[in-house]
Amino acid sequence: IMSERTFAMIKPDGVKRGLTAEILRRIEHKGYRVVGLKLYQIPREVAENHYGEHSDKPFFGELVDFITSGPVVAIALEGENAIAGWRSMMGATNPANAAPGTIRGDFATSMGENVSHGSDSPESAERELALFFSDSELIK
Ligand code: DAT
Ligand code: MG
Repeated sequence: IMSERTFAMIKPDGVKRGLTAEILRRIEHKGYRVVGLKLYQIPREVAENHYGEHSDKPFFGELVDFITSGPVVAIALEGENAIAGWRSMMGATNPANAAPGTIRGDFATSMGENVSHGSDSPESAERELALFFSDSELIK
């Protein structure tokens, strides 16, 4: 079983609502190692790059506006199966479909403001970690 790294983020709604400690608590209790952590006001170009796969969607503008609307908490996580495991802790993208016990299921009601982000594949994880963190900001 291989340890892997993923990019997690507490979105501006989660930070504004004071959910940072609760979400970090869940991550630590689960047992993932936090290998990078910072409060970060995402520049617009970085947000457009991060969500590049959605650039042709009708909600792209709103998505970029929202994710740059206030600071986020950017988190690099490490652990066995961390990519899928963190997605599973977050729950479904649409909070209406997210199970109780998941972060979105417990704390979100709207698709646009769904509290957290997680990379969806090893390729996305590598790309997103490099976009949000420099090498020196990540624990070896
Ligand atoms: P996820 O964040 O679960 O990886 P995604 O990559 O499909 O989901 O979409 C990125 C974000 O964009 C998602 O967290 C919320 C927003 N979003 C997705 N689909 C949307 C839609 N149909 N309307 C409004 N916002 C949407
Ligand atoms: Mg996604």
